[in-house]
Amino acid sequence: MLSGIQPTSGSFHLGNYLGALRQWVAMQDDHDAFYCIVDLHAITVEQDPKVLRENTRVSAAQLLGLGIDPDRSALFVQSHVPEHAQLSWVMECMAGFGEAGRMTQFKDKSTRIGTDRISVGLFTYPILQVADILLYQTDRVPVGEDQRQHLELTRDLAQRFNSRYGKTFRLPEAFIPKETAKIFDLQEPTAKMSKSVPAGVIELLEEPKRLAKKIRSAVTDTGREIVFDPANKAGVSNLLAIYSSLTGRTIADLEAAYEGKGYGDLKKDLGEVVTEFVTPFQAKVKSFLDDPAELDKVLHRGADRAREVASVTLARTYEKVGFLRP
Ligand code: AQP
Repeated sequence: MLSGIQPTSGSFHLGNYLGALRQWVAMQDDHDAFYCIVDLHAITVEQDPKVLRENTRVSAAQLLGLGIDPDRSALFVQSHVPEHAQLSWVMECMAGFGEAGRMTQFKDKSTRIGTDRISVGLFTYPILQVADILLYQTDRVPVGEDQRQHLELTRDLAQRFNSRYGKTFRLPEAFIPKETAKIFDLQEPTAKMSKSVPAGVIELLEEPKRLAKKIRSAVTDTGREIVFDPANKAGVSNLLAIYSSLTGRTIADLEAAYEGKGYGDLKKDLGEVVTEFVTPFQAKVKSFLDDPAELDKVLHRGADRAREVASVTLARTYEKVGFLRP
């Protein structure tokens, strides 16, 4: 199993956690897991080197704080494993230009950033992701719904390569949790929660009081009933989904518990649930960040383990395409 996350913001958000990271933690028990902080992906948009370095360590500390165990999983930084960029080039040569242009995440982001400021790297981003996955002969990729199309591209390119050069890559499957595949923005509950829209995002490292305030001012509808109805009550349904997944209580149980109560009650209680979740997490992150040398050691160990597998796949791929042995 492999999955990755960008170190582009100082804090992961609840969408990252419920859509993907929670599965990372759970799946390391019975999978051979590779978890990658994808710093190569992070430079597809403008960034500050000092901030990137800092955020990469903060990302590692957060993953450890959430429960990734470096003794069971390979936790590493993408740029420490050069095979990612090397395989990416080969896969770029397998991908059609039109095919890459159909990626909706690229279309959304390029519209947001503006066509004159987007990089070629942002366009080829999904193909680097293809390489990330194929290098580890991955069966399963735990991700949120927004990554489904990139996973389909991965399967298509792997299949194309295998049929042109002979079986080389395993075909991976997306592992997308049903209830939390897409967590929505608190201010705009029909759009996915994303770090690009700070007003409606629950950042795991944000001060709990501010988080509770954000939840209190989440957009809801003018009705009163607390029921799960995403088509007509997007805001309330999103709050219920978050509440349910953080506490393990079913949606039906929550609907029954809040019958006759108001949106304010739900928001206040959810604020407490989120506070209970982030407070111990933030303390753990702080303790990991207090020892950057140890953090770096963990990441270097993870990269060594990742390279053992990645180098074998890359060598086989180079051989298949006809490169001479170095
Ligand atoms: N809102 C979400 N609901 C469920 N899952 C989500 N993921 C992201 N947003 C949601 C999942 O988190 C993992 C890491 O994604 P990423 O590396 O793209 O992280 P990000 O860039 O921080 O995500 P954003 O906030 O969505 O960034 P932008 O706005 O740049 O696209 C992935 O598995 C993803 O599915």
